[in-house]
Amino acid sequence: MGERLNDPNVVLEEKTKLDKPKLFRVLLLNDDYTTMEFVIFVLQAVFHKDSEDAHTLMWQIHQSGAGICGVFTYEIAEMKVATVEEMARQNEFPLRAIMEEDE
Ligand code: TYC
Repeated sequence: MGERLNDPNVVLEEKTKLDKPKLFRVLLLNDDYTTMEFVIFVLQAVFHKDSEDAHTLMWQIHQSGAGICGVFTYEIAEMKVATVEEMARQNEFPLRAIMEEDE
């Protein structure tokens, strides 16, 4: 036990594990009603994409069904999802955002 406690490698390994926060991907889901323009607006306003990245990602979501908009800590990811859904609600679009653990 004394040896384990004095072994700097053991302490380092345990500290590394404790310090690593879980990260969460936020994805937008495709639907048939939200306009492409609104999705591009959301990608720029909420996820800070430039115009070109926002267009590319919107098309990828449109074609594949979903796309990763960013990776965040739990609280920030939750806030992004809530912000997207509130903007969608205010504009009467069914746009959905989800979060999933980034492993
Ligand atoms: N499929 C929508 C359309 O054709 C566009 C769209 C793209 C909607 C991405 C949602 O997350 C989305 N108007």
